[in-house]
Amino acid sequence: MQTNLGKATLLELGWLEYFSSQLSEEEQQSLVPMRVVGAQRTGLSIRGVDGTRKISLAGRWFQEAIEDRPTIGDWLMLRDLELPDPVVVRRLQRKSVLSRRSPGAAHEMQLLGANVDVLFIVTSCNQEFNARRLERYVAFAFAAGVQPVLVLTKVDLCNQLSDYVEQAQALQDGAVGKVPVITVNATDLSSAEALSPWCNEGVTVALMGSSGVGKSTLLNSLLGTLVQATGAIREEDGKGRHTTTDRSLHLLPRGGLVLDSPGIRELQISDAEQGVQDLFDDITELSLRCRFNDCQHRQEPKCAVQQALQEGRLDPLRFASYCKLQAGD
Ligand SMILES: Nc1nc2c(ncn2[C@@H]2O[C@H](COP(=O)(O)OP(=O)(O)OP(=O)(O)O)[C@@H](O)[C@H]2O)c(=O)[nH]1
Ligand SMILES: [Mg+2]
Ligand SMILES: [Zn+2]
Repeated sequence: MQTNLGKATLLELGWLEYFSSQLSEEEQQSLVPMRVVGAQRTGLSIRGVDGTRKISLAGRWFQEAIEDRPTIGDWLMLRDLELPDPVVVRRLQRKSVLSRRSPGAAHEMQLLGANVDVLFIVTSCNQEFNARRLERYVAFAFAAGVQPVLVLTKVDLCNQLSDYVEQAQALQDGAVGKVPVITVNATDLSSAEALSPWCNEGVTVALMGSSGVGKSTLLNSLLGTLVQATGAIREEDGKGRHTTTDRSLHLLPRGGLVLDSPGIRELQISDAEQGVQDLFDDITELSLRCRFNDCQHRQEPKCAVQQALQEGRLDPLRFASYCKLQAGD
């Protein structure tokens, strides 16, 4: 589904010097850049300055590793646009990529989005909220070099808002700088305005989180039109029904692009390992001063982390979170 079939400039679609610098002069003359704005099993929707069209990918792309195939948010260089299936000559190198190991037995790579600048980690102020999971998402964003923003929805249905906000804010006590925490009623257009500081021309924001937290609802509010279908959550356990099934990238009328995705059931810890290092860089830094390189910071002698705990320089709760994340539970 596409919100706006009209024209847009390359800059509005997220084009950067970073992409044009990958092209030879000849390529700049002969090829046309288009961005992947929809990914379905049968093909891709791509958008360029003249609008959006669907293409199916030539077989050769399927010989490539999954992570090298075009995914939502990618920039492609095409020729023969007059043909029903124009040729995708190149996929440009990505500025960032969100990917994970799929939770199934195969554990194959799954791409969640390319060239994303900001990750809206969406969670609801109800039984869905889970601070450990949010921590993992924050680490995941840092690992991908994407700026995380915590978006707490359903504030209109919640009467202990401060509990949730405090827990979300506690995640940002690391030395990595602040992770903004925004509270919204996603169904309310003026409330969704709180997200506008991140929705600037050419900036790509991805919405991620469990099913039913209001990702598509937020997108609709930002667009000002009901483009994406949304679905009520189940009465019994508050879980969503996986209403959104495809990834889609939408250009906002005010500028900025938003990527809506199906709800994520679980995020594997391996996706977030480097991010954990960033999120807990105070602990990582301390551990450089442990006597043993592989110190687990439990009972080893000359452990700088244990010493910091004893001297009150490190919050025990923070250390407990770190241990939990390391253990991957
Ligand atoms: N009252 C209220 N309802 C909300 C809010 N956000 C979402 N909802 C409702 O929650 C339900 C689920 O919203 P969706 O936008 O479909 O959730 P989603 O995250 O896109 O879910 P999936 O597509 O399944 O991943 C819908 O009935 C929304 O109307 C909110 O802030 N306040
Ligand atoms: Mg949805
Ligand atoms: Zn140690």
